[in-house]
Amino acid sequence: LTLGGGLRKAIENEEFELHYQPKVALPDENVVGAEALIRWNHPDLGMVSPDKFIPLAEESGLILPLGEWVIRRACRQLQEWRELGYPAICLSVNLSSRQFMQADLVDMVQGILEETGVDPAYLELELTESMLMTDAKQSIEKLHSFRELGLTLSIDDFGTGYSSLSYLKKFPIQTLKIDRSFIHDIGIDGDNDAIVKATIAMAKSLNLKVIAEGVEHRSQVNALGGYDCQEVQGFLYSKPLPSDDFVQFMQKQV
Ligand code: G
Ligand code: G
Ligand code: MN
Ligand code: NA
Repeated sequence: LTLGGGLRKAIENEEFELHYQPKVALPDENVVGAEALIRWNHPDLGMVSPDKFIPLAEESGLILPLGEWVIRRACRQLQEWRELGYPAICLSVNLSSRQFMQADLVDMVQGILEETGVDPAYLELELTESMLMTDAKQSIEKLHSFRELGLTLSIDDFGTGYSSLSYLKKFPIQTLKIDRSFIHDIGIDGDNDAIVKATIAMAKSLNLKVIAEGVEHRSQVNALGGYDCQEVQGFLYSKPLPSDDFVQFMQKQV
């Protein structure tokens, strides 16, 4: 059984779903957002992780229709929550590098926003440093187009790539998401603490919001709160949840 061969049919058969992992603000820990993460509900294999099929989708080019599905699904979900009267939260989606290079990406996103009626301020794109640095000049233009649409832009896995500080200033982004590898040993490894603390301070001075991902322990939250980190996300609060469970999670909070 090859996963790749089934991908095209899986898109047609709507075998994918989005799960939602809460993002909470410090120090109150109220839910202020969520990251949408794709899952493949495979008829024979059950839930397949994106680590297994996103690379295949990238190779085959199917990431383009799949990525479009993700954005449309996320926007419809935002509208659904709105119609149900839930407090507005920001929803982020991950882009892949091939998708980011797609020539008509901005038009496609604009079309979905118009079709779904979503307030663009509540849609965030998570981009990686390597994605942005491949063609930094073109990235800056693309990011400006997204900003004109009203979207929020975030650098994911921050600290693992090689974006220079000068570029960080040139990219019109709003959020830095500190990679979970730095969060893991926080409070244990002094060097890591120094890096996280410096990253948060730098983000502040650039007027960027900081979120830490991969938070699993209370001690990590305490350390991050002490460094003035604004938001956290991780298994300590919740794993990524199907939409019904996510709504329950939000309602438990209030
Ligand atoms: O949710 P999980 O930890 O299994 O995700 C594994 C990887 O797959 C992560 O790097 C995540 O960013 C990526 N991923 C999850 N959903 C999407 C998606 O919709 N599009 C892209 N391009 N990557 C995704
Ligand atoms: O690459 P990206 O940051 O988009 O990856 C998101 C992935 O991280 C999701 O697939 C999710 O399952 C995983 N994840 C979320 N919270 C935690 C956590 O607290 N610990 C670990 N190890 N992984 C997490
Ligand atoms: Mn992400
Ligand atoms: Na990440």
